[in-house]
Amino acid sequence: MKKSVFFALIISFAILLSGCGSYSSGQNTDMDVQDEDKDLIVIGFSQVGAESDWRKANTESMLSTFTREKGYDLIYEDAQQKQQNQITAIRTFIQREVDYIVLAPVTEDGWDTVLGEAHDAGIPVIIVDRQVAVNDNDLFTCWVGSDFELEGRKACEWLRSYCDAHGIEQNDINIVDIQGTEGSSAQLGRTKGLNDAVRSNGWNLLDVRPGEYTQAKGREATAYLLQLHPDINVVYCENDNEAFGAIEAIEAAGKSVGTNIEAGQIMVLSFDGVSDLAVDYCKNGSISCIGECNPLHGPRVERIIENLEAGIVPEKFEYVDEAILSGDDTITNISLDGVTYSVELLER
Ligand code: GYE
Repeated sequence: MKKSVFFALIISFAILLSGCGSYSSGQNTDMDVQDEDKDLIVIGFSQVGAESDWRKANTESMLSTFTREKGYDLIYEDAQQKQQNQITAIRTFIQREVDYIVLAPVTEDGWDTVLGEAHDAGIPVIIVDRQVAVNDNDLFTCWVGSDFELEGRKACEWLRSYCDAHGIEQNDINIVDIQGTEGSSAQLGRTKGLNDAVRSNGWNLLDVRPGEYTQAKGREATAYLLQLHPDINVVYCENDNEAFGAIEAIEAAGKSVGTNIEAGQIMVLSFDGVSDLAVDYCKNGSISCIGECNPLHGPRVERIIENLEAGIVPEKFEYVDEAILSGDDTITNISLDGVTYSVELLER
């Protein structure tokens, strides 16, 4: 075969692999290495997709943790936001008799059957990030991730406190919610946090639109809402990528973003705080407050697997501690249910 054709084939194969979002840290053709492979712990990881900076950081954390050098063969499958792809991936993992299945589920519902199959096959399933709502929690070994409702409540409490401190009437708050992937724990929790705060503070929730955790949808949804409701003064984005899109839409509509809503600015609130851009926007006030969401679950899942290997039963639900970030120093801490959280000031 001509060299150029050969390389073209290799490149197309690599593109094909990345397109399918499939990857294995233990792929080998060499016989000796295959012998070595027998000692590797085989993990099938079904990831939601690559919709946001948070998700990319989460994937990177998993891939860099579960390496061959550390004794793992990680089979990574990107489901491209489709639950059916995740179900297929899990069935493939079961057929391949992996040692562990790690699932970052796109939505909470719809897992009973396939997790029942993994359970019957005796393969431990570790749920990471979002949760699953199954009839029997014995269908999975444990879960590790964030308290999304608390993240939402914290961001709203920051807004309430900010308004109080600046003499802004709570019932002058005209807020819209750009939601994340419908039915995902992150969406359900952050939306609930907002809805409860709307009720207890007397804010006006003008509208709700899906943003699917992407910049493009965040921009589209915000542009649409600004036309419909010219009096919006707060946009609650359920992640930073949506916020990037919202900021573009606000500026394209000839308005400016910032905390000074009395002067006509539109305040943007969001979640994650993972990318440099989000941190910069928070520092310069384009995003007023970010509820941090930590994506670095690789080492956490590794610790769980190490424990399981040693016969130690992990905690069923493990919540990660998270901060609240702002570039504005008005509010230094907030209190919820008698617990005080300090606001991390991002200095310019
Ligand atoms: O906030 C968002 C992502 O489930 C915590 O999903 C995750 C969320 C995260 O795409 O950016």
